[in-house]
Amino acid sequence: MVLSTLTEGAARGLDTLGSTVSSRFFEPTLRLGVTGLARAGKTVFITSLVANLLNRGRMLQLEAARTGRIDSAYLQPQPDDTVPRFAYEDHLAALTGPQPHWPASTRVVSELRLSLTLRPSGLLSGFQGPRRLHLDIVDYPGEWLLDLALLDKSYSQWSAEVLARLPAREAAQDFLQVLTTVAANDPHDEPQAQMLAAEFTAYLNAARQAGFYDCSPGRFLLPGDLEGSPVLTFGPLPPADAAPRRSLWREMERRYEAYKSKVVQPFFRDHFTRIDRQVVLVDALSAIHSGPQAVEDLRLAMGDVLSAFRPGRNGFLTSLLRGKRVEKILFAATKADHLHHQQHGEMIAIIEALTSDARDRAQFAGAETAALALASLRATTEEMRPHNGVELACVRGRLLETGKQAAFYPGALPQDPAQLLSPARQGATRWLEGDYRAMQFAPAALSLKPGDGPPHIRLDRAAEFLIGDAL
Ligand SMILES: Nc1nc2c(ncn2[C@@H]2O[C@H](COP(=O)(O)OP(=O)(O)OP(=O)(O)O)[C@@H](O)[C@H]2O)c(=O)[nH]1
Ligand SMILES: [Mg+2]
Repeated sequence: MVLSTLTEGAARGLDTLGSTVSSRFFEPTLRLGVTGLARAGKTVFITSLVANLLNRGRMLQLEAARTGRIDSAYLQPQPDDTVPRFAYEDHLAALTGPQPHWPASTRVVSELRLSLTLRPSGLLSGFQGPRRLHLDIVDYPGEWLLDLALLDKSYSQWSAEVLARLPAREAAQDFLQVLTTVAANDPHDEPQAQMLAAEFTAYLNAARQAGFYDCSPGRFLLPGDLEGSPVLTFGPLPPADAAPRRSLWREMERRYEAYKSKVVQPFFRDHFTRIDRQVVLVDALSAIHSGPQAVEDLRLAMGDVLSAFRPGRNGFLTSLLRGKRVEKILFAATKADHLHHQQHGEMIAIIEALTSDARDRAQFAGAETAALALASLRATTEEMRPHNGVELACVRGRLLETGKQAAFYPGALPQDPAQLLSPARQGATRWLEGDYRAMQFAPAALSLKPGDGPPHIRLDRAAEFLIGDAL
């Protein structure tokens, strides 16, 4: 464990845990960041991970769980009073209740503290009492990492870059039209600023729908409680070097700077720089189902998202981190229960190829990385079905749309991921080789044995990589 984590845990232990009298030593804290682009599977991952750490019957690949070193696990009040708590109980009730359903989309950063009591191990085990480890799990949208690039850009630079992309984009035409009606040097007029911002936000949302990933400022898409505030009421304007005071241009510039200092910097300072371990969830199957452009977009987005893990590139982040770094990063393809396990190897190869640029960069920064395919909540069972004289490896589950049980063959993923990634890079508009189909399954009704968490695929392996060494 890295020293900064220990000292941080010690400081927090003294600050916030009144019970330190009984614990002779400080209690280390490990912060686990969970991120991914929208709908990647963050909420379901955290809910199932916590449920499976509380009830460890299905966590055999987590060594400390298998060998009984984890004595107990329990939820505790989190240390950060101003961060919303991750609504674990609500999400678990949705997933495992009598009418199981997927939890609602979440739009803000949230946090949960799980504390583990561990039996001592090793040479000194006879002399030590149990130790405690606090695992602080932080859920935050991957889109927020894309905002890091704004910190290095002035308002005119940012505006010029954004405006240069727009003419070629269908989704931007309305905003460009509105832009012709405003005079940047005229005095600032709030209704006009609001109209401009509304059109710009509409463009960003449409671009996101169309599969573009370069949709920052990220908080425009996920405003949360900042909705309608001045930090989100701006948009790009053409360069105006000598814009007078109180002009629209000056006010937009001021708000852009406020977005950087009041939204972007606090997120990196308060959340990002405190993360010790990180899991980046990727819904690669959905992208594959959507076609080559979506796959290429996802690859580029992953590269950008993960540039935040390469300190040194950004002066602000480097100075905040002061040498501290994320120690481990796991890239996980989610929803692997959509595929028969025969195809999981291909899925892992794809996620490795998809994030290879990004992983090289993270490795460059000294973090240990790994890739795997998992299902946080297994919603299907496997089944071989004959079809035209061959056995197809299918999965069976309850369809989300109709509620009916169905067996489903998603298509054969290629053994060589280049067969998907190369056409994607070269701008192909549809797959020539394979036919990949998407299907949404509802969570299955469960009757859990005492001591068992919800069913999953390789969640225990993910946990072993992320926290196993600290247990
Ligand atoms: N079959 C299956 N589907 C899953 C699994 N995990 C997530 N999903 C599907 O993916 C959707 C999104 O999962 P969430 O966990 O809500 O994703 P998120 O990243 O938190 O999404 P946002 O909060 O909207 O950013 C769910 O509604 C499910 O349809 C899984 O393990 N198996
Ligand atoms: Mg969520």
